[in-house]
Amino acid sequence: MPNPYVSVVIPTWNERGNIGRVIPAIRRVLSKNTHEIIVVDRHSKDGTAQIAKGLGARVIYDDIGKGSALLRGLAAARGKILISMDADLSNEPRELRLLIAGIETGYDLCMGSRFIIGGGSDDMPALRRFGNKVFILLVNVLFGANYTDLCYGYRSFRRGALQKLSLRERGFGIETEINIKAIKRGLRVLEVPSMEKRRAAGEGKLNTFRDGYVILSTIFRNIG
Ligand SMILES: Nc1nc2c(ncn2[C@@H]2O[C@H](COP(=O)(O)OP(=O)(O)O)[C@@H](O)[C@H]2O)c(=O)[nH]1
Ligand SMILES: [Mg+2]
Repeated sequence: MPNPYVSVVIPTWNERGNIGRVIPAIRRVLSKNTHEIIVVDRHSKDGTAQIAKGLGARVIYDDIGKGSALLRGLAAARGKILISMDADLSNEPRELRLLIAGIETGYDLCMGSRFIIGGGSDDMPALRRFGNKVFILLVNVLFGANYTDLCYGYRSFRRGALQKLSLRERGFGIETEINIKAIKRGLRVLEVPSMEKRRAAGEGKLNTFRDGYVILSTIFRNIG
């Protein structure tokens, strides 16, 4: 089979209530593109992997963290355009079109942003909103960037752009590492508006304090 045009990579950890809805929704939006859906599962105990396989997704496994899962999935992807997306229906499948258009227009990396006109979030408590703002400001000041969002994982990558980033974060620091290294290595980055919806079913895995610290450490580790 020829390589697909678009690869969608979805890290999952106990997403049985969502995975069976998100895969068909992605396929509807991508019906005119050759595509593959790669689910990177943390050996979920709730049958997530079986549901995903039943819907024709490629399933691979990773037991370390969200960043590690994403990197493993992106490395396995065969498409020309690679997309990272959550399983929990927070990311609107229709916006895949914007993420694809960004790469087709010539950008290396296209990032959904909840904080430009057209974007928003129904899934962000006040403390996280505040933390995210502080981290965005820090990254913009320290690395001479102009980002409006940071810790948001709905993004697309030109095949080949990833190798230039040499990513290593294994947990929730991965998005931040991508933002910083994209600037440091001179990639062409575009932000497009994204409306983050409330997680449909199940529980979020991000812990505000623990992962806030992970993100802060990621910022400082990448200085210099
Ligand atoms: N494979 C894998 N997936 C994870 C892990 N942690 C979170 N995820 C998945 O990553 C996506 C985003 O996680 P979520 O908990 O919704 O984070 P939040 O939206 O930032 O609160 C979801 O699809 C999760 O199932 C992990 O350690 N391993
Ligand atoms: Mg979520």
